[in-house]
Amino acid sequence: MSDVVTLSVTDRIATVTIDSPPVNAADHPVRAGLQKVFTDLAGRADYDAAVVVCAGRTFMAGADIGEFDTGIKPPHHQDLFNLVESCAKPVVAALHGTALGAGTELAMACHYRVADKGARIGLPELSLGIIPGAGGTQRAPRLIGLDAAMDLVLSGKPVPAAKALELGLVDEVAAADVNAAALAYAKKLVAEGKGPRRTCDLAVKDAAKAAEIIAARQAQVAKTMKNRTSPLKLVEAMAAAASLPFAEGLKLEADISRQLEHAVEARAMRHLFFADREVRKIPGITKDIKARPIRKVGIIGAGTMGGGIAMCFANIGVPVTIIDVSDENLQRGLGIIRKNYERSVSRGSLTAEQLESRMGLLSVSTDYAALKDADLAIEAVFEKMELKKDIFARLDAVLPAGAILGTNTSTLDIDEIAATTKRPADVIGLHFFSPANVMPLLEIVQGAKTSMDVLLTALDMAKLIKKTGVVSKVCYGFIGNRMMDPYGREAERMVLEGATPADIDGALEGWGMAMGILAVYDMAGIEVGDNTRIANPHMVPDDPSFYRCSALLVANKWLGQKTGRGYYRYDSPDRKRAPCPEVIEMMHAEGKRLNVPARKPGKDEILERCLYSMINEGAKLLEEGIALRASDIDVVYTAGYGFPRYRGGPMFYADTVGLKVIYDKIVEFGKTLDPRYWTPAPLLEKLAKSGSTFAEWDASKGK
Ligand code: T1G
Repeated sequence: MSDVVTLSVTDRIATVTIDSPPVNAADHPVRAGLQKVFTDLAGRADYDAAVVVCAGRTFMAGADIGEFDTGIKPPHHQDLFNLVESCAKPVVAALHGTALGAGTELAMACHYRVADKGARIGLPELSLGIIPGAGGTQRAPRLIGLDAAMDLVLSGKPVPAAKALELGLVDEVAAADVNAAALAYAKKLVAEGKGPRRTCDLAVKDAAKAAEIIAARQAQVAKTMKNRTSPLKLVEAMAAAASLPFAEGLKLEADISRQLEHAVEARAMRHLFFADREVRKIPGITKDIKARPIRKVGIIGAGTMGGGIAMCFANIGVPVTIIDVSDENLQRGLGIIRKNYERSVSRGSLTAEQLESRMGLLSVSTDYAALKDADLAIEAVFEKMELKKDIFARLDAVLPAGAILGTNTSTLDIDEIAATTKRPADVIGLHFFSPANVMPLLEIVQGAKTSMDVLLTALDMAKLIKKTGVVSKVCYGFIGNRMMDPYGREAERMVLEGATPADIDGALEGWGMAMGILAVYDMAGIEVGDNTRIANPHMVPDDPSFYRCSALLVANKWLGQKTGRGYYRYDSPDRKRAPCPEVIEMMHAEGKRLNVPARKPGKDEILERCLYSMINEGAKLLEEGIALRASDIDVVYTAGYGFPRYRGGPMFYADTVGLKVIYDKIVEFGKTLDPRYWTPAPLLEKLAKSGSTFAEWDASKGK
């Protein structure tokens, strides 16, 4: 028997223990072990009930995601869980941690379920571009009803134990130790003469309303999950629970699972599952390096960014002192933070007590001496180098030895800032994205002198504050904004050529971007990009059309949403964007004045010019060593720039298009557009000509 699954029988109760760190994933050894145990149990008479428990921090957290790419050997999940369900004696699952995917499906194939009060139970398969493939689409509707099951799988979000009890997903929530509770539950079943309650035998309680439920979910998916295949196939599989016999429903689920597992959507989302975790692996951070403690944080700047960053730490119980130049600024900043928390309370995602306890962690001062015991200080003021240097000199003077000095700068040179301190090894970039308390991406910018333990501390801190931390080296714009530069440049250029903002953003959003780039500029404020270009003249080419649309809008003080007009106008009651003929006319006239050759780019050209310019820049980031991996770039763009996860990120997407196709198109644009902007990055050329991919480049670097 495999040592990851063991069986013991005491007092006529069989305990099946799965112990396969780190998350008891249903990999082949676990499946083979479970098959062996339940085959044994079928022939034994020395037990009256069984309990399935998992050792370690969580009940089974799903299938082994890596196996989808290496091949899934029998026993397959469905067959195995059918074997569990067929057990002649009652089987009780003891759930703790996060029972997810196949873990929840195993639990539903057991006859009863007891959950730890802190357990969370879910079916997140859609986040991987697949559907529950171990009977979940057929058992969940039988356990909790079709509509509730659709919620569970379409949301992909795990439910807490109390909610699971309410739904009927579990039968009991343990007051104390869940394994002991499950044992007691099993003994009670035996005492009461209760046998197996097989989920496959249960009726779908809202089957009569199946047609309207299915129609509503199809409409929901069409609206909120466009361009994807798995959500609609999920609805189809779940619908079968209300119309087909169990075995036929299982067969449909298996057929659909096989179709989806190797499609681009699933490969893209599996790629990101691992890429999101790979970002934490940095060469040079060896096991002997220890992170520094972060017990108290100082934030310099009580503005929107500073307040958002302060909330990130208050949310995890870390006290924060906010510094600004006047009490008026500080009180305004605290007021914004309180308003943000009050919005969460009104949405029910925060209690009034939590609001007060978090506000209680915030203190304010105009005196830097208040930071004398801070372990970390993060500067979040205007993008003016002189101001930042002054602040770092003050921090250097008051912070205790070992403290970390962070800057939230989005474009300025961290090394130049670090050089103003006596402790450049303790200086690091922590580039949050606005609103900092919401956006998941954090670019961790490693200066030339940043020490490894400071880098490790920043990576650990990112996970603690629930951010996706991606390491970048120092360059203009780091990873995200560096790649956004050519992307936005092409979008603006096409407007000067004759396209409209709606053409550009419509093509990008139809392809899957959360928001078109021009609408993003309107949301962020058109002056933000303009100010950055003014502050970095060395990064602006000698090209009067370069970001000319933005300059015109700023000159007219049409800065986007906040002024009611930018690329679009926002004067409808719902503040939805609408075309602004005056702005379009102004931009087309400017294009003519600058003799920009008129073009009417179609959707394909818009996508190629926006995406391939971004990908080409990404290739440069890799060869310059700014980004460590192509997969890191994918994480930056999917976590922070609205790039659709089902396309895997810009570099994964490039691999699916084919680097030769992209290379050839860039060469063509070099002839038909501006060669200054359309020269293939050497790495892209090399990979394209060798028939290789960015994924293979990552692998070749052992990253
Ligand atoms: N398969 C393989 N490896 C996994 C894994 C999984 N399911 N879950 C985690 N890992 C690895 C992860 O890569 C990392 O490795 C380590 O475990 C710790 O993970 C048939 C088809 C459980 C909430 O989608 O959500 O079941 O980086 O850093 O932050 O119907 O892991 O250390 O080398 O994330 O504490 C459905 C995925 C699968 C759950 C823990 N299940 N996992 O979070 O640790 S499809 C999921 C998670 C399926 C069936 C279908 C999280 C976690 P390394 P971690 P964490």
